[in-house]
Amino acid sequence: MKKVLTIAGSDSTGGAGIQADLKTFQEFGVFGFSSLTSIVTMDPDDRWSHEVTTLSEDLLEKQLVSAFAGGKFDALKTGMMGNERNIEVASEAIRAYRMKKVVVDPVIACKGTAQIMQPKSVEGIKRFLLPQALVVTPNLVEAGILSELGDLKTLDEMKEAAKRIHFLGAKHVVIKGGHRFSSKQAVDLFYDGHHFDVLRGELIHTDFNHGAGCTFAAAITAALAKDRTVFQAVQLAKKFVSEAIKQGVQVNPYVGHVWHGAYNHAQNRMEGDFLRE
Ligand code: PXL
Repeated sequence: MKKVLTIAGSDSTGGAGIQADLKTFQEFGVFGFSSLTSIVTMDPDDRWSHEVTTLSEDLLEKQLVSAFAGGKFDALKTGMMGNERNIEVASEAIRAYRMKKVVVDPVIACKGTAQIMQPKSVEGIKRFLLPQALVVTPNLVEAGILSELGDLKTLDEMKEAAKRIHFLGAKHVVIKGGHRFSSKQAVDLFYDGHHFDVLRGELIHTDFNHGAGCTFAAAITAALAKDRTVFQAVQLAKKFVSEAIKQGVQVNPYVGHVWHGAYNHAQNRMEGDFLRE
């Protein structure tokens, strides 16, 4: 059994964060571990505004000690980190256990919220996590911030951003252009330091896609744990998340989530057993 770890925040509504990661790991048939950095809560009485409560670095460290008690993981991902101290603690564990298959989802801004992390966390991601990343998966906004290029409006600007992020140490860069880049296709850019691949996918018109970014990075992590190449892992993750977006579900009046089980029709699991009862 392959073992994978997510170091990320909690989304109480079950769409993004550690919940998305663990659900996705299960779908890929890998054994998921988690270490929480922060807890995100949303206020239904205040336009679903997000609040991030960051956990102490001591608590993160203790969780990492627990998680790593059985030795290293086949792959690991980082998501929302909360602050720079948590980033350093995570980075230290990655170094100490010589983790190579590391996927960094540089969660800087969440959809529907203002900038959720401090600029200091951006520096932490650049300094500590990007040099350890086998793959980094920024969206367009995050790629603009990490590359210091600001608004990315053309494919050439995306390519320049990917080069700069690669220069910061990430071995493979996947910039998720998604719907923000083209109104006709979902356009992502893959860069391995030598070649660019433009990954074009069907554009899915939906508002129920909360958790798509976390699910995508978790899927890459699980596929890497199962010894797929980085490019294979990215391609499979794209198929997996696009099914999850297509079958998105509205969970309350404010938000709709990707359905992490869509690719495997997980909603039908156990049905046969119920009939046999
Ligand atoms: O989608 C970014 C994200 C990541 N992690 C957690 C979140 C969110 C967005 O809400 O809550 C825990």
